[in-house]
Amino acid sequence: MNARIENALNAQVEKECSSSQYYLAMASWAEGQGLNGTARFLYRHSDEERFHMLKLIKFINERGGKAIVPSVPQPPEEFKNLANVFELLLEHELQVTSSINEVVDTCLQEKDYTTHNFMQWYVSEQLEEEALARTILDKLKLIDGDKGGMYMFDRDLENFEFVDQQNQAGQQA
Ligand code: OFO
Repeated sequence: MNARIENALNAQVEKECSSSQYYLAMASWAEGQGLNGTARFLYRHSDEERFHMLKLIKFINERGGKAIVPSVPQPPEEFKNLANVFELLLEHELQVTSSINEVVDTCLQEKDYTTHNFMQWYVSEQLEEEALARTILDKLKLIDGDKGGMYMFDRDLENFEFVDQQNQAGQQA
């Protein structure tokens, strides 16, 4: 595997790992606040990010590279409020999107069209995640701290249906 591509993919493994840990910290905080629906949503989101990391690790190894399992900095323990959690989540997703774009750009420079094709899954995934984070933030702005609204918001997130990416990946394989 081309060394530049391998490095770029391993850097992305680290980003996905840090997303997973970050959302796990958010989930745990939300659970401590009694926001069980939000916690469920964030635990699930953290699992998805771990899956994104695993998908990259497997791809690197299958193509003859060496995947590196990273250590990542400890995420925050406290958050100001729920709006702050989702603002940070969106900010983080925007950073991940730009690093995915950099990987895609490296693929084009190195004429690695297989990895370029593989990365398209991440490009669409980022579009969806950013849109979801923005929708959630818009709802929180509308609610504006109202207790009844927060109750409904938390209940909505409890019922949020994630697409089963792991199963989907299994079916495609
Ligand atoms: Fe991995 O999709 Fe967000 O970060």
